Amino acid sequence: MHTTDLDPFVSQALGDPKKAGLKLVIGNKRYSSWSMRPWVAMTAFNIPFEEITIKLQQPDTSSRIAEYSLAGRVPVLIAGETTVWDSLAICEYLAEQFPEKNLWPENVAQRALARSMCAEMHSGFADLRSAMWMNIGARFPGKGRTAGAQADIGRISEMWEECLSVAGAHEYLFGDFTIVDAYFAPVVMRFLTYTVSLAPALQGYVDRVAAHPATVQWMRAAEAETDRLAYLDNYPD
Ligand SMILES: N[C@@H](CCC(=O)N[C@@H](CS)C(=O)NCC(=O)O)C(=O)O
Repeated sequence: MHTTDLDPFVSQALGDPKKAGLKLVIGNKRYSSWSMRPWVAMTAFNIPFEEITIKLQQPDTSSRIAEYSLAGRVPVLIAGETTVWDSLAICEYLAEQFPEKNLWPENVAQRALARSMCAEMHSGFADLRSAMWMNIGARFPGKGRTAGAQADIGRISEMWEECLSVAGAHEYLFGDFTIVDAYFAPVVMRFLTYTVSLAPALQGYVDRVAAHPATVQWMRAAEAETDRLAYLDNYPD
């Protein structure tokens, strides 16, 4: 049977979380939807880490990110000698390194579905992402409803509905909070910013994700940020 090797750096950390020394490099909390995903996952699962923030769209943004990853994007996870870039790779690495925390659903079929949903989020929904960008704290009610964004909202609603309608009334998409909920947290932020009206079951899910302590912590920090990117702060008519 194949077993996954634990990164020696992280296995040492498992014995003493204070030695963990994991570093997560992120962008502005207000705007960086990709950064939000692993940050919320790590916070929700009590995985200790140091946060390094690089402000986006600044003259030194690229050079600062390049200190950590040549991919030129945040988030980046630094675990000793190991660098993991890209939000999905980071979440997978964490799930492997902290198996006892069940970052993915325990059931194999549910895990496959959860992974598929994250992959679809990761590679898709371009219309939603461009017409309804994340801006926590801003309110753009009714804006951004292009045909493509509407279709994306429809597809996301369909996936959420399928998960939440499973017998036993799920609090989160697969019962307990998992990576997939962290993955959709930025969508939840968008639904609040753009006041997307949803069926009661889906609105309930939005409210629960927005009220999760890890999400609340990110939202409060995002709202406290004073740096603004003008092109993301005003929605043109
Ligand atoms: N697919 C990547 C996307 C990462 C991404 O696009 N990050 C943006 C911020 S949300 C970024 O680093 N932009 C660099 C820049 O603005 O210079 C992931 O999942 O991590």
